[in-house]
Amino acid sequence: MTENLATLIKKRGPIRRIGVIGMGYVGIPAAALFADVPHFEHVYGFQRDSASSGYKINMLNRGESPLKGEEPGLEELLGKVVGAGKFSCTADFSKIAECDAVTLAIQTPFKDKKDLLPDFTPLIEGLRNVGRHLTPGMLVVLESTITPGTTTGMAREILEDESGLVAGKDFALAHAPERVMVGRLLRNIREHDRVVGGIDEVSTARAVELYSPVLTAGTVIPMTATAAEVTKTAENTFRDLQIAAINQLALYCEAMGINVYDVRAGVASLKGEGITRAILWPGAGVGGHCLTKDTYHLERGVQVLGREELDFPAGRESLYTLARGVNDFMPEHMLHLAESALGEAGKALAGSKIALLGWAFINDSDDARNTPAEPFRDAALAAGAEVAVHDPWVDPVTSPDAPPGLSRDLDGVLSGADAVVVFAGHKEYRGLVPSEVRRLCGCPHPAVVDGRNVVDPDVWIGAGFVYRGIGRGDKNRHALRE
Ligand code: SAJ
Repeated sequence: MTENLATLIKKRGPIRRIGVIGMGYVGIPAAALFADVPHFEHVYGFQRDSASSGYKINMLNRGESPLKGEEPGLEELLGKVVGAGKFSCTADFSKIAECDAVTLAIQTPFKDKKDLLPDFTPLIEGLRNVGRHLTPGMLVVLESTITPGTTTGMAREILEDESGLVAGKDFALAHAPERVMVGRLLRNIREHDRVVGGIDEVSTARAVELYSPVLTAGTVIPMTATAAEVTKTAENTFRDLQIAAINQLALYCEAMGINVYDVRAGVASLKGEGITRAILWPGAGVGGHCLTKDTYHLERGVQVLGREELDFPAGRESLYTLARGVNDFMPEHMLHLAESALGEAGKALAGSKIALLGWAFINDSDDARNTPAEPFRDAALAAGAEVAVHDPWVDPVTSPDAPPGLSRDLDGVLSGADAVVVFAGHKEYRGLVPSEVRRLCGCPHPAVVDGRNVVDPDVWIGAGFVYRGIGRGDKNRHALRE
C-alpha cells in the first residue's frame, strides 16, 4: 500500500502549497509561519464565510489579525506574508485541490462530558470539505485535540468516503497536535517540540517534512497517530491532575489553618538527584478550551480503543475524572468563602453586591472560554446576590464569551460592593489599593475573596476587610479590624 503512496509523493515532489482549515488561535499563527518558510510557495487559510466569523477573511487578507489580546509578532508576520503574496484567506474550499498538504485546526468541544460524547460536528464538516477536494499524494493533518483513535478511525473513513481514495495508499494522513497558549502562539509553535504521528511511516515522514521548517528551537518527535493523540490528551490531563493536586492541598490547608504557599515552597524545595516536584498553583478554578475537556477525550479513547484490554481496579473512578471534579469544585468553594466572609460582616449572599474581578480564564488575556468565573456568577445570582463583572481584557462587545453587563469601569463595579471576588490574576488587580477599594465599597467591612493570590492578606485585613484566600488557612479566620 505505502509503496503506492511513496511513489505518489515522490512524483508530487516537495511540499509547496499548503492549506490550513480553521482561522482561529491555532490555525492563524500556523498558517502565517508556514507562509514565512521560503520554500513553501503559498498558504491558503480556509474560513467559512459565516455570519459569526466570515469577517476574518477580509481582515486576514489585509494582513490584520482578528485574534484579540496581545499576540507578540503575529500582526507583523501576517503583514509580511500577505504583502509578499504568500498567504491568502478564502472561503473557496475548492482551492484545497491545489495543495500538497492540508491541516485542520478546528475546535473539538465536548457535547456531554458525562457520557463522554464529543461534538465533532465542526471537525466532520472540515474533513468533508477536505475529502471533496482531496487529490492523490496529498497529506492531511489533524491539529485539533481529538479522542485517541479518531485519525485512524472517523477521520480516515470520512476522507475515504468523500474522496473515494484510500488513506495510506492514495493519500497521507497524520495527527500533529497543537501545543499553543494564548499570548505566545508564535513562540510556542516555533519552540515547542512537535509531536507528529502518521497512520503509517510514509505519512509520518511527509508530516515531518511539513513541520520541520517551522521549528526554530523545537524538534519533531515522530510516533504513530494514536500515540500522538494520547500524548496530547495525556499532557493536558496530567496538567489538570497536577492543578487538582495543589487545589486539594489548598482546601486541606484551609481546613488545617495553614498557608498552602508555605507548604508549596517547602515541597518545591526538594530538588536534585533528578527529583522534580512539578507542583503548580492553586486557584479559583480551571478554564479554557483544553484542560476542561481533554481528560474526557482520553477517557473516551480508552473506552473506544481499550475497553476489552483495560485492567483497572473494580469500582474505582478514574484518577483523571476525579481531578476534573476537584478543579470544577473550586468556583463553588469561592462561593463558600464569599458567603463565610459576608457572614463575618453580618451579611448574606442574598441582597449583597459582589464585584467579580477577572472574567478571562487566564491572567492578562482576553480568552474567556469555559471561564471558572461563570459557574461562580451563576451560583451567586441563584443565591440572590447581585453580581457586577469587571475585566480589562475581555471585550464586552466583540468577545463571544463576554457575560451580559461586563464592564471596564472598575470604580463602577466596586461601587457599593459588599464583596470583592478575584477570579483572574490580571496585572491590573495586583496594584489595587485597599483603602481606595474600601472607600468605593462604602461599607465598614467589605469582603475580599482572593482566588489568584493577588492581594496581601495582612494589608487588606489591616484596612478593615474580611479576607478569604484560596489555601490561606493561616489568614481565613482573622479577627475583624475596625
Ligand atoms: N491554572 C491553575 N493553576 C496552574 C496553572 C493553570 O489554576 O498552576 C488554571 C488557569 O488559571 C486556567 C487553566 O488552569 O484557568 C488552564 O491554564 P493553562 O496554563 O494550562 O492554559 P491553557 O489551557 O491555555 O494551556 C494548556 C497547556 N497545556 C500544557 O501545558 C500541558 C498548553 O501547552 C496547551 O497548548 C493548551 O493547554 C492546549 O491548547 O491544549
